[in-house]
Amino acid sequence: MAQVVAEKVFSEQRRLQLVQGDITAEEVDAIVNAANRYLQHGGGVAGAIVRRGGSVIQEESDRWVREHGPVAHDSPAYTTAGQLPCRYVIHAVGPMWGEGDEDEKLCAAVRGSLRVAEQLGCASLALPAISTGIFGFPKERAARLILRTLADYFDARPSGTLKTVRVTLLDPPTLSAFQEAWQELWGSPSPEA
Ligand code: AR6
Repeated sequence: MAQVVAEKVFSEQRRLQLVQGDITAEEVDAIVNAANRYLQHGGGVAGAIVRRGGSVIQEESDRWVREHGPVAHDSPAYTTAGQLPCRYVIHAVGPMWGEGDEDEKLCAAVRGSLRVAEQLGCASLALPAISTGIFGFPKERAARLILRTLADYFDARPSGTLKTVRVTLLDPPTLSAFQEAWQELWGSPSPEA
């Protein structure tokens, strides 16, 4: 069961939420997958998305790569969502830790996901902690970059379609890293704050 552990309200009642839960269960317009550039959804959150959503997600991903080539950090792909409760899966490619320019590539993946969600007309979006699992990006550093990028987006785009963006985190170490980053940026992580 997903639980909102922190919330910040921006202008026009747009909300950024920190959520503990499984992103494959999120009832939002779109979820973001932490993908690789060939959209071969093996392990991590990608594997969970295909297991729960069904093979149509991998099939559409394969077609995307055949038609568009490997996916760049700043230009996520998207597919339908099969059996998942959301409508779309946006496949964002974060950096592998150690490959160079990791911070910029992670921010580009987040900004690209927001842009694609807007293009699809989404009002709600859930993202995982891109790159912080198999790709090895340090969790605290990723948390600061992801939250800041989302806040910058809400500050800069008061007229977009997105009303709610959730950062949905499954495991306790990742959740604590994001709670710490949240505290650094905005103080108390309590939803009542
Ligand atoms: N809900 C929310 N978060 C999750 C879930 C879930 N169901 N499952 C895992 N996480 P990762 P990456 C968290 O490894 O580092 C795949 O093989 C996990 O705890 O999924 O970007 C792709 O195909 C971690 O905090 O993505 C790529 O080859 C976060 O999701 C590669 O892994 C991201 O971990 C991408 O690696």
